[in-house]
Amino acid sequence: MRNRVSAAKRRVMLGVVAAVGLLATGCAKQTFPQDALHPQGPYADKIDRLWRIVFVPAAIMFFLVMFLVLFVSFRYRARSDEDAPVQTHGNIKLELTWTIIPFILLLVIGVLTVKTVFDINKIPKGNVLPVTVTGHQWWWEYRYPTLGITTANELHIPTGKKVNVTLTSADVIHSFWPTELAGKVDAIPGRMNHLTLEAVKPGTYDGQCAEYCGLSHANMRLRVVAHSPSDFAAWAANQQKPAAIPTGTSDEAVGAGLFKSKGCSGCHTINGYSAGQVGPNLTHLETRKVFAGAIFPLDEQHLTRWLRNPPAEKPMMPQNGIGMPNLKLSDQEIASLISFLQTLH
Ligand code: HEC
Ligand SMILES: [Cu+2]
Repeated sequence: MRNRVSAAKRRVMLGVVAAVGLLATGCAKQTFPQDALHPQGPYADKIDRLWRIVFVPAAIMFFLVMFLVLFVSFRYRARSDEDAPVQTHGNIKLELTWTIIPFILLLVIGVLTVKTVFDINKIPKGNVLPVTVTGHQWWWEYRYPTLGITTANELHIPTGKKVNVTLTSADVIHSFWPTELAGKVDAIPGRMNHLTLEAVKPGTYDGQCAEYCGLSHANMRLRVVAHSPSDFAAWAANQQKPAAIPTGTSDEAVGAGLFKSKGCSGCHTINGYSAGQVGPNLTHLETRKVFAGAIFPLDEQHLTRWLRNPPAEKPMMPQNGIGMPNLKLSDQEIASLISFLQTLH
């Protein structure tokens, strides 16, 4: 008997701990970089507003139904075999009530949802910035057709301007989700999907591929960097310049030579120097703060480790032609390559 009581107590304690744990997640401060409940632009706002409106009746209904289920099961439970309830058939008033109230609720939610869906999917016209986003296993490519810029992993945009994103994929289905700026939209090979995003304040907004896409799906993050319009213009002007390739006998020049002789140039484009199409465009690599699907800070230490053995830093499948292979470079070669990469501003 004593044992059974303590087992029941333990179960209650477990329940209490689990409930407190769940409640404690509600105390989260707004310091998480990928908080979808912390909209930072008009498109994310529209989704957030709809969510808040739907959440209130949904929560009320949840607690009402749960309360009624528990109340009825305890209050009217069978106490003995003869204890049968009064048998009735039909109740016009009740049946009308539980048909009309949900009908009205669903109608309101439906109208607001459809309106929001149409609203955020409308292709913006006028003064917009078009960008084509291509998902790759496991990084993002960004092309600005009107500016002639190709870059990777960091999407730079001006504040206060609608960005008309065309989404597609080079391999499998990915999903582009800049959590604080827009909803998620699938990037599907052979299809062009649409997403509009806009940031109000300059800043860095992190996101994530939200569709399982293989081995390094969890390492396929993304970053949107919003600039004031004048900073964006300066960024774009710099991106449009071809790379200045070092010559002579300097370490940088040796690295530039290795970039071709070691085969980097077969996979990576450096405008004015190489035209590989497999990996990210490296023309202005040093203007990025993160690399490899926005998971590593772009500094000498991380680049060194990357060049020493990429699949050890980020799980990839170079044997199947996906990702960057280990090119078995010597420490000296890595150092020269990095001094070259560091000239790519
Ligand atoms: C077989 C193709 C291939 C070769 C050869 C190759 N790379 Fe890569 N590289 C890739 C791919 C693919 C990625 C993206 C991997 C990811 O993030 O998932 C990448 C990523 C990178 C990145 C990070 C770029 C960013 O913005 O994320 C750098 C830097 C880089 N490679 C440098 C080099 C150098 C230097 C060489 C030559 C020593 C080289 N690569 C050879 C395919 C290649
Ligand atoms: Cu993914």
